[in-house]
Amino acid sequence: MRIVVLAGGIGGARFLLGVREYAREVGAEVTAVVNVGDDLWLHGLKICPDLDSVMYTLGGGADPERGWGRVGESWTVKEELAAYGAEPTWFGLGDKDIATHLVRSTMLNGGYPLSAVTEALSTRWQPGVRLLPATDDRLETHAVVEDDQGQRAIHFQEWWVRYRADIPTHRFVFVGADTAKPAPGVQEAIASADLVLIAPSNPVVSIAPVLAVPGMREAVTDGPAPVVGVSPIIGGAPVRGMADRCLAVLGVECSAAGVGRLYGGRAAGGLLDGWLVAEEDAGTLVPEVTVRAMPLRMTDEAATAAMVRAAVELT
Ligand code: GDP
Ligand code: FO1
Ligand code: CA
Repeated sequence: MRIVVLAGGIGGARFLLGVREYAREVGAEVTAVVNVGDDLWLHGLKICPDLDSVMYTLGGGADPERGWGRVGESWTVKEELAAYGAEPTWFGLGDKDIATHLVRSTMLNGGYPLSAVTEALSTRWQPGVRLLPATDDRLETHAVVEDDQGQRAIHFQEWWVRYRADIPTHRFVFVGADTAKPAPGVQEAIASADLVLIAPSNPVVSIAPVLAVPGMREAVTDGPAPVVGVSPIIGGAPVRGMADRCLAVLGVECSAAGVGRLYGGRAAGGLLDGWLVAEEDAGTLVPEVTVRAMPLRMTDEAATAAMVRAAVELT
């Protein structure tokens, strides 16, 4: 069995722990296609928050409280940069994490594509699933915001980390998406998949930028595999993070039904064949989609593997 998972950072990473566990039980192969819209260059370093959250989590090196960066981190470089007055001060890089960015940036500057760099970094972390960036090309999420300087586009990280998503926002733009190509192996993985899972990741700023790569949405909707999504919204609220603010920008209700309808039924021109919602959201209806309610809190790998088993049974 071959499983492809579309994923963002923390929600994607925790979900993939369960997918890997399920895959070990049944002998399946897993490919994760990960969002790169959050990525940025800073201090000459390429930072890929979602790829790193997934890689560190599956490799046992993630900080479980923060959900991003390394466990047991120190912040000497951050303090030294602050002493120079180096901007931005609102985004901090940990010392251990910087080693990842140094290796990645050196390889990228040497001409290796991000997919090859990710494979090289994964040699150390042994995530147990194949990690692919959605694209090797530049694709950055920007938010078009309104403040006393008027309307302007800011990088997703400035919107999320500096403003905590709490600034009047018109829309999101996936800069570079029009000319980006799926990374090598992505379309092939989807075309030969037995199941495509949409992780309980942020639909607006984690999953949408993956699907914004030309050819990606078609690869999923026209591919042979059933597509099952898992709701990141439980009882009308995100489990963590600011998906409510992201959905509000799109005018979409923050609910399992709202996100399910945003993805849409595959038979109605959308993405989904199946939609897993939490027990609290039993009774959720999405046109043309098989909906099942079950516990969706990823408290441990066994509970998360049970979600994956339910997704398989839904198809
Ligand atoms: P990010 O890129 O680090 O923001 O992470 P993702 O986009 O991959 O995932 C963020 C989403 O994960 C949030 O909208 C959360 O609601 C969702 N999430 C986190 N923990 C859980 C959980 O235990 N169950 C479910 N269903 N969703 C979760
Ligand atoms: N999130 C923060 O809230 N503050 C930070 O200073 C910060 C630094 C950072 C460095 C590397 C990395 O991979 C992630 C980092 N994050 C930080 C998390 C991250 O930017 C966001 O949570 C995600 O992009 C949203 O998915
Ligand atoms: Ca993200």
